[in-house]
Amino acid sequence: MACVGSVIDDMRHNLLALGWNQSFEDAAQVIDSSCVIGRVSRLDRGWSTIKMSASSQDDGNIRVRNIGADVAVGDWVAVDKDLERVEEVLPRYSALIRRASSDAVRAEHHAVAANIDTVFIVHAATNESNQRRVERELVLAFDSRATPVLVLTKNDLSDAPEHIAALRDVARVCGISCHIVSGLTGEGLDELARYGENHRSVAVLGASGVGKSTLVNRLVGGTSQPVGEVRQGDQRGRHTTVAADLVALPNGGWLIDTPGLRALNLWTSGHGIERAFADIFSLAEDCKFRDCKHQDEPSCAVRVAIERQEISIERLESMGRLVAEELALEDEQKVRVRMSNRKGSRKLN
Ligand SMILES: Nc1nc2c(ncn2[C@@H]2O[C@H](COP(=O)(O)OP(=O)(O)OP(=O)(O)O)[C@@H](O)[C@H]2O)c(=O)[nH]1
Ligand SMILES: [Mg+2]
Ligand SMILES: [Zn+2]
Repeated sequence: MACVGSVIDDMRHNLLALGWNQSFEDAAQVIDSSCVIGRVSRLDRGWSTIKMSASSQDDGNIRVRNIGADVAVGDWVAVDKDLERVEEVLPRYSALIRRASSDAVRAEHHAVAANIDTVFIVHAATNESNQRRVERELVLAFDSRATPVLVLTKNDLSDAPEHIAALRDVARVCGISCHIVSGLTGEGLDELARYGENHRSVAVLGASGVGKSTLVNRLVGGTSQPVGEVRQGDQRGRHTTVAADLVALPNGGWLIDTPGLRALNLWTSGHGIERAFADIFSLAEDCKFRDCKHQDEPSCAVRVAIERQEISIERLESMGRLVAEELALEDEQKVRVRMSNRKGSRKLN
């Protein structure tokens, strides 16, 4: 079992194999040395499953309470010496976070995955273009501080070259890689596995039924993740995966399979929108007005590009919706801070 302090040196190879790095090492210096360090592999109703070693399947895992601790799958945590509860969550270097409820006052965030290096944004190569969802996922992925990668799967079924070309374009304009793969035939999966080299971690994000768990099983070489049929009519999935799960790749990397989330609302946005809509932001530099809204202002470079069909009006509108969502969220957060300050000062009086 790994403890901080001197024993951590002996067990460091275990932790390194789980994705441990120098920043965690530094953070762990201030943790009570009787605590045990591990990585959260699964969460259910107040319980965390924690991996203590990469070599074990499930036998090296412990289950502890995480009441009151803000934990996500992929987090590094310190557990008390009796192995009962999460004492502390180590600072994350990245996290995929969405807004979990729309209630303005009690709005909650949900960390889908933490300490990840890459986010696979998975779409079926077969469907009608769902560029709006890709854009939203890209914003979340860029904001996570991990690197997004677009993965178009089910290519064995695909006869939709235009759909693939359109999604490739989305990847190109924001400078990310795009892989065309099949979870059924294994096409393209060697390249995907490389993202796990050097014990790096990858979160797998996408709508229900796109084939995330199928990819994970194939990459991992097993059947640990349940896979569900899609509905005949609209090809939608049945929400087969119900909780995020950290699983080991044969090359030493880590994959976090996630449930297909219906709603992917923004939580806090950094530069995600700018990165996901890099083409529009770059054009906007040539608009006459610095604060151009690209609506009916004169000499708007974005409108010119739309007229020339270089970008679609739908893409601009999609960006507008995300910007509005971000602004509304910022306003809400300001109100929340004011309310909690007021509560704080009332307590003092
Ligand atoms: N032909 C083909 N079928 C696939 C492929 N990948 C997944 N499927 C099928 O698509 C369906 C959904 O696959 P899942 O892997 O369960 O999808 P998921 O994204 O994990 O879905 P949720 O867990 O509900 O979010 C299953 O019937 C799979 O067999 C593929 O590459 N080719
Ligand atoms: Mg699944
Ligand atoms: Zn403009």
